Amino acid sequence: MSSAYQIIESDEDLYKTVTNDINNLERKMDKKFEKMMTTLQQSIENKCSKEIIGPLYEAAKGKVAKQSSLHHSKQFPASLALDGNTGTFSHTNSERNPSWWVDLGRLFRVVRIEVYSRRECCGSYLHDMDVTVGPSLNNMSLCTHYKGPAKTGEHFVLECEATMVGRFVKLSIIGNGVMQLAELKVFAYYHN
Ligand SMILES: [Ca+2]
Repeated sequence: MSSAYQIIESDEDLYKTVTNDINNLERKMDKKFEKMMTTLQQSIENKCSKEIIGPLYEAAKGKVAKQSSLHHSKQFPASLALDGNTGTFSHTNSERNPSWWVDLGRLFRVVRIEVYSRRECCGSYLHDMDVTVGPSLNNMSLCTHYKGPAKTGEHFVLECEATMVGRFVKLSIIGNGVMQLAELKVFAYYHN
């Protein structure tokens, strides 16, 4: 900088030039600082706007389950698929599109469903199942489809193709059949 000032004759000119240079430098620094602050603020906002999803819950435990029909023996209600015991099972009649569903009691972001087929018999009853999730039973969307058939005593995992927001999870066999479930678990995040 000193060489540039050699041609300046008066102290006043020198003062003005130095003042201008300082002002220009300050403006540049202000712009850089402003840019840094904007970038930092955007970064913080991006991080804060991402949903805090918390831990993954087993959301079906203790919730209310229902099914399309109750086996004529009256011994196998839908709740037996949620009693924590793979030795007990729910059982519909043999019918068209038998189904079983659970009300999770509030909205969740459903990630996957785990199914336990009956231990001593009839695992192959579980086949061609639509797994749907939704905020109400008349507003359900497909989570995934299970071709099957299951094996007796099998534990299998049904993952939604994308995390789905819903309060109800429903399994429906497409066509004629029997819905029998030894146990079912729904793994999900809380949805705010
Ligand atoms: Ca059970």
